Amino acid sequence: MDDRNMDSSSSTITDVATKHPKSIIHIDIDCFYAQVEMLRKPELRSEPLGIQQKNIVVTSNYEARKCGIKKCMLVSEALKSCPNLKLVNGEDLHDYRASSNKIFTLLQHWKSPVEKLGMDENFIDVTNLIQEKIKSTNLSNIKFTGHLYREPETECPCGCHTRLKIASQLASEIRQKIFDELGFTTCAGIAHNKLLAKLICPLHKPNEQTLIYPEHGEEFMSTFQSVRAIPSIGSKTTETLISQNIISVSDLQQVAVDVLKKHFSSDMAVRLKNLCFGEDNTPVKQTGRPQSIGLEDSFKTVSVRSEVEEKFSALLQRLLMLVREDGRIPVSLRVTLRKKDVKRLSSHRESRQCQISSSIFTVNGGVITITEAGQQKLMTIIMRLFNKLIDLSKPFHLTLVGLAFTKFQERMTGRSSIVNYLMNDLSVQSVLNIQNDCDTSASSMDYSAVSPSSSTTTDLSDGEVEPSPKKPKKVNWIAKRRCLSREDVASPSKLKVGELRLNSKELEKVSELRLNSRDRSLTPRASPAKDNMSDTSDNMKDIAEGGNCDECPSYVDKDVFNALPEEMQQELKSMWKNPANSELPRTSTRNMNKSKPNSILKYFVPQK
Ligand code: TTP
Ligand code: MG
Repeated sequence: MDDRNMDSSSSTITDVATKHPKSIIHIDIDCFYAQVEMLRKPELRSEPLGIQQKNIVVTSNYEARKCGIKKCMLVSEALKSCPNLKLVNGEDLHDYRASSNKIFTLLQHWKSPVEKLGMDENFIDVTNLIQEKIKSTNLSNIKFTGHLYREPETECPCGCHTRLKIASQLASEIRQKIFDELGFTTCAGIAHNKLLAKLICPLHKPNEQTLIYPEHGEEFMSTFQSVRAIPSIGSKTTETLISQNIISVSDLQQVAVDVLKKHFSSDMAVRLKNLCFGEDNTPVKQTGRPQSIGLEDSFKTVSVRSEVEEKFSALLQRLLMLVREDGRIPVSLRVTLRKKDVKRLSSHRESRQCQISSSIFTVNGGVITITEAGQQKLMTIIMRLFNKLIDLSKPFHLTLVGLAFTKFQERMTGRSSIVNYLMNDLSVQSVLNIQNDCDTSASSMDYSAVSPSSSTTTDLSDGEVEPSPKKPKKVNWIAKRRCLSREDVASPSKLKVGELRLNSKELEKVSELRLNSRDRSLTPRASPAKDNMSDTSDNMKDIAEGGNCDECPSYVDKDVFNALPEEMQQELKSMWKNPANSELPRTSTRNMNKSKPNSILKYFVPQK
């Protein structure tokens, strides 16, 4: 063993506070939809296969690519260049999403942050894992696995080469496990940041992997003919850059940051400069549950209200299936339209959203269900939002309609919170920013995949991702709530719940409390029946579902009430009949302690 080498590496490798401290792996599944279909029907493997959505071939297997099939080709063109192309309809994303979730779940095995990007891409930050591996690895003769973008002239003094070589071995291990357990071949990019890991990944494909060292980032970036190749540069930014004659990444490298500052914010100008040199310090953020679940349908043009209604109705059916799979009750709905400006030959998106009553949905045996009437109610809400977006007295031309549930009910857990059982809606997840065609910001890495211009796609902004570990579906709903761990729920302050005074009037208010996603304070709704819609976060209280049990106030969930012990049901009923019985002096804990051992009041004692 070379002592000199050993000394130099050990003094730097273990020090992560270096110039290039991170090791990131980007994994992309080869011809993803096609592989799902080929795994389902192995006989398709030997044939050129295209996946069709509407009149477009969104992807194809590598057999078909050999015949010149490209992504997003028109079916007619594809058949011209490959007459024996086998086409499979890929408009139902269910199986693709299921496979995507399996891959994401498998990647958790390495206990490192995994960020899901669209359906078939994931980043894994293996920095810490490598630090661990280094302790038990002989570093003197460490080799990379797969392809190397360029041989280094010298070793980077920070020790990143060794770390990245280990990362490449790890990438190979990860890819092998995906193949062994799920049957998918993949490509990987290995680099010290997300930007380079993603961009280097497709250099060798399919079923290959490529490593790039930091010092080659600048030169590698200069090979991109369009600035649009940089993941966080959207169409609007590209347009602005092109207007300044900055077309290639190399052009961007050469332009002075001060010039960029004339057209972009200072932060953005600096970020653009960093990106074009292959510099990116955005972290790999562990993907959680999707913040929104949405579907979109695009088409040439629709100009009649009844057609729009049909489109929404079809989307809603499919969206409800996704909600069922997800297992959370939606409490906010967003409608998106893409309007074509016939005069300007351009189009733009507009969205409106509103709250919906969680009582539209019911939970039976842990499974979310919705009645015909509930669906009708949703359609009414959707068309009301549509009417707000479109002036029906004038002609309109739409090229896309979208629906998304953007907030979900999360329930408090724990035996000590009887309020759980009574409130329909204690806390909600934050609203996701509406995805827009016009991306003007490069301040955060947007690695979203592009969707074809004419197909049904899921909302990508996490929404489509659905990486959430699925809850068991056939468990009793209440039991399920109790089983949820603390981390599973975004619970509001228990103290706040505890502070609630238990009398029927107050409880009536509690039922209308909604945890605002921004300030997370419990604030009463102004007017339950008010239709108060706005562009971004509107309140639209749907018709309250009434009378779950004879004596229950309307806000009480029938299933929940019925599942309570008889004793508690009686206590609640008597309390609703005579609120005075249940007055709880706020200041006197002595009085609380004096309450009957089984008194429901104990559930409202402030938590310490
Ligand atoms: P990609 O990763 O871009 O493509 P791919 O996995 O099919 O092929 P590659 O081997 O080059 O990685 O996209 C992932 C899936 O997303 C793809 O299988 C089909 C779908 N998709 C669309 O629905 N619309 C699109 O416009 C594109 C590009 C992909
Ligand atoms: Mg892919």
